[in-house]
Amino acid sequence: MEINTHNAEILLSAAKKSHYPQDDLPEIALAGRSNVGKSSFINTMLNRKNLARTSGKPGKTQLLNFFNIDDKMRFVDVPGYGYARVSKKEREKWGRMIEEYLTTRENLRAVVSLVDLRHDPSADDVQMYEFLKYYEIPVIIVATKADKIPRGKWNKHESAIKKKLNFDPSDDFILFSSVSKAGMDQAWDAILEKL
Ligand SMILES: Nc1nc2c(ncn2[C@@H]2O[C@H](COP(=O)(O)OP(=O)(O)O)[C@@H](O)[C@H]2O)c(=O)[nH]1
Ligand SMILES: [Mg+2]
Repeated sequence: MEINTHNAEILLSAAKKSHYPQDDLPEIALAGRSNVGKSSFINTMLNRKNLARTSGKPGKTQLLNFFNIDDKMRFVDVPGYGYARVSKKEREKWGRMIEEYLTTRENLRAVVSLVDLRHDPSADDVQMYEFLKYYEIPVIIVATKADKIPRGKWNKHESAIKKKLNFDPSDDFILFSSVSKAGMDQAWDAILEKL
């Protein structure tokens, strides 16, 4: 598929199914802990400085944000998990919203699950991966902030993450940096393959 990735815009934000876009364009959802680099990933992939707001205030975006890419596909930015300062009630609401989207959305082709290359995956990261595997949703693991780790140590960090996730080698694993753009082409290849 030929996609002009520069032709991208925020389409709408939704909390529930009736507000999702009503067509059959393929969607790639982005999931990860607050601050892992989700918005930066979207901006980098779309060659934009600030399409998806990167904010110092984690947990701010509480809706599913749908980005139209060249009228051919969408990115769906899922609000980040693991933000301590939200109430139990808000967390439950968040959980239901994500679960509804991930388990019922026919447009969904794959989830890009972002983890921080510098750290072992959190319990939430592991749970998200297990959830996606359980529902047989194709996963692309993107390990962010690779620029903060010397290249000579990338392998070691990658192995630690794979071990903690109980990573399925048939899934994609991509080392990524929004600063150097390392992994961008690989990420696009993996995404386009899923459409
Ligand atoms: N060095 C570095 N910093 C990054 C990278 N990706 C994101 N960040 C920084 O991490 C913080 C959170 O990024 P953001 O994209 O807003 O995370 P989100 O909460 O997952 O959407 C911001 O200060 C970003 O500038 C990266 O690849 N390398
Ligand atoms: Mg964000």
